[in-house]
Parts: sequence; structure tokens; C-alpha cells
Amino acid sequence: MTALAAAPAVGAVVWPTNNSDWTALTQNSKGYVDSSDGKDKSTDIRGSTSLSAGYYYFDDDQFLLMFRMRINKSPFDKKGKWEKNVWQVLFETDGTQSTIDWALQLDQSKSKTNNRVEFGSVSHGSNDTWLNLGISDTTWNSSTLFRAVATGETKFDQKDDYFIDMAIPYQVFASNTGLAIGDTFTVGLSSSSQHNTVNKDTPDGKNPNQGPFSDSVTFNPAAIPEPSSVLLTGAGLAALWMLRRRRKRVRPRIEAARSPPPPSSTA
Ligand SMILES: [Ca+2]
Ligand SMILES: [Ca+2]
Ligand SMILES: [Ca+2]
Repeated sequence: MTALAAAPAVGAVVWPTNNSDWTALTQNSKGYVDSSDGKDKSTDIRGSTSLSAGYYYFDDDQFLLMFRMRINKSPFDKKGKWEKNVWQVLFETDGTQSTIDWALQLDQSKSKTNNRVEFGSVSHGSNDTWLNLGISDTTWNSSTLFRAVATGETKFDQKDDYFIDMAIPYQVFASNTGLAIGDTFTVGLSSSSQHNTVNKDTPDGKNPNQGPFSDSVTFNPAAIPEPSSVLLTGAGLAALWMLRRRRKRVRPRIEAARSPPPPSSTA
């Protein structure tokens, strides 16, 4: 298998510069709503119809899918260490709306596998409220593709809110879920004290399997606008040529993801 040239070097992830660079997750075409949930504010996901609780971004330079959630408080304690929690992006990818299928999460639970972002499948127990996130030592994970930053824009409950940002290489996401460019899926946001389940905030306090999930999400590099014609002089022209050249190289790799290998072991 050809190595993905655009895969980021360890520690070199570049996040979008501005909040406005991200695309809001929506519900009925408005912001993803999540109301207040109890006292543990660093796991309290918050968002309204105008200030979404969640966002996504497809970086086709680094070939990363990025997700962001808004939480009510800094996830760091007074010593600057991560609180022992897990922040989760849930995916409904197979079209059966009643079951979530995959989870991307930042695990700071101080379990054996903490301080990393991880991606695994979701299995369902005998009742629909029980979830087993298929996270194990062999799960895909990264010790660099996450961060927390102050939102700089909202203060629910009078104190600064934070964004938890996570990223996953597109190739990992596509090969596991079987989703290709242009396919659609939906997203739920949750949090937990343990990395194998959901036990803190659920999608607006509901059963995590029952959503509410976002409106359909899709990633399409071709939809990214070309540079403005204002740039089409000198260095601008060279940059545009390089960009187009790179996209021509990248596209076949995207297409290659349409024939995914069997899911990696996540048992
Ligand atoms: Ca909440
Ligand atoms: Ca707050
Ligand atoms: Ca499903």
C-alpha cells in the first residue's frame, strides 16, 4: 500500500486559524443544540441554534478530518492537567438511524490508554442504552491529534467555554467506516468518565443511540473554493498552480479509499 504523502508528521498538525473556518454541525439547518447538564461543566457540551455545539473541517493539505465540540468550562484543572474525562464524537454511518456505529474520542480518563485521541467501532448490548465503544490497545489512536482552546466567543454560565478539537486521518476514517468522499453520515456529541461507554453528557441528554444527531455531513474537497482571482499575480499564480497540481495527485488517493480493506481489529 502506498504511504499517504499528505499524512501529518507527529506533532505537526495545523489547526484551522479562525472559528469561522469550521463548518457548524446543524440540526434542521440550525446549530446543534445541547443544553446544560449538571455540575461537571468540563463535560457539559453546550450549543444553541445560533452557536453550534459542534463543528467539522476537512483539511485536504494534511488529509485530516477534524471535529470540534463546545464545552462549558476549561478541561484543565488548577494545575493545568487534563481532567479525567473523555470527549466523544459519535457517528451514525450505516444508515440505520437507531444505532451509532463509530466513535472518535479524546481519552483523558487516566485509564491505561489515556492522553490520546482514539477511534473505534460501537457495539450494542441487549438494551438500547448500553454501548460498548470498541476501544482497545489495537484501536487507531494518536497522541498528537487533539487540543483544547478557549472559544473566545461564548461564556455559558458566565465563564469561558472551550473547544475540544480532534482529528483523524481521512484514510483511517474511510477504511474503517467504508465511507467515501461524497457519502453522508450524521454526528452526535457526548462525554464520559470512561472510554468504553457514554456516561456523562449524551446528545442533548437523550439516549446516545437516539440522538438527536446532526444533519447529514459530507466531505468534498472539490467544494473548497479556488483562490480569489485577486491572488493571480506572481506568487499567487505559482501557489495556484501548486495547489492544482497537488489536488490532481490527491484525488486518486481519495478514490482509492472507496474500496476499503476490512476494518482493523477494534475488539
Ligand atoms: Ca450539555
Ligand atoms: Ca461556560
Ligand atoms: Ca447506525
